[in-house]
Amino acid sequence: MKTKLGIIGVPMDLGQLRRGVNMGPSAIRYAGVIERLEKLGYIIDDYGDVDIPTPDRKSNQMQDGLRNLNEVAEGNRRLAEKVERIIEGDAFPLILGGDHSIAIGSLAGIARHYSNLGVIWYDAHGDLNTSDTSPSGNIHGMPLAVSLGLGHDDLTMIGGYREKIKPENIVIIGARSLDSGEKELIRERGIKVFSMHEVDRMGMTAVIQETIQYLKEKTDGVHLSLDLDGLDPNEAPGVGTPVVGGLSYRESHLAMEMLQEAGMITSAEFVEVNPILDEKNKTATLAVELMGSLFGEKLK
Ligand code: B3U
Ligand code: MN
Ligand code: MN
Repeated sequence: MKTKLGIIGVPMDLGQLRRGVNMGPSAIRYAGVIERLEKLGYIIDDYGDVDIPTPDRKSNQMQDGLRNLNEVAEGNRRLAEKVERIIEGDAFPLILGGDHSIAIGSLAGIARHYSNLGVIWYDAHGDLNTSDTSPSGNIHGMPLAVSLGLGHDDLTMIGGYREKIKPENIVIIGARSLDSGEKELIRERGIKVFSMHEVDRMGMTAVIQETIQYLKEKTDGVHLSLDLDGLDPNEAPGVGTPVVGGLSYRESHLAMEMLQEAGMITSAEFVEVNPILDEKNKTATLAVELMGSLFGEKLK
């Protein structure tokens, strides 16, 4: 892992309907992310927060079946540019959300620097909807589809190229709420999914071992996109769309530690922390603890 980390906050809440997730970056900073990672010996460059446009007409407006399309697209364009600057400065991009729609900009900025970027999507959801399959029109349920090149051009063409990732380079972990269109896409494209069923049957150790094996040979970098709602709502109450029966605190730390040992993660984002829905900053604190494990706390 690189010794220089470029941290960037993305106060985005326009990809869904629960206000407050725009305060996620502040809550994660308040929980001590910079101090914690500095203690591990990393040099931190804090890029501050991306400026997210405010919808100027009636808020939450649908555009082509997509809620707040223009603002989400513009915010992600700005994020992609900043992420590129972090990578060009030879630092590891660590992105703090914000709702999961920000993965569109993260991946747009990151993927051009790799010929075969892998993605680990740690989430209760697949985030594989398009406006045709989405039950909500919420763009935070679409970033993985967008990054495959599916959906509205204003989203898929951010960064100036369409396909950021290949379906065979994706691993979804923790899924337990998939819409029918998403299941179809997973089948059609052969996307690797370790749902809660597999986690329960195999155990997290085997899930991560298989994930590493699956991605190691064919990728030249791996982005970890961790949605806090992948964890059980008892551990992570401060999220907009909690789903019962999630990954445990211990499973999640184990996953982060094994990924650290494998040395394969080249960028990461932690998203969907909503301090308004949280209990005493528990979810933001959890996010920072998981970052501690991902960045090698066990060893230092
Ligand atoms: N799949 C549903 C719900 C959802 C997706 N991501 C979150 N919730 N966080 C949708 O609206 O696309
Ligand atoms: Mn998500
Ligand atoms: Mn989710």
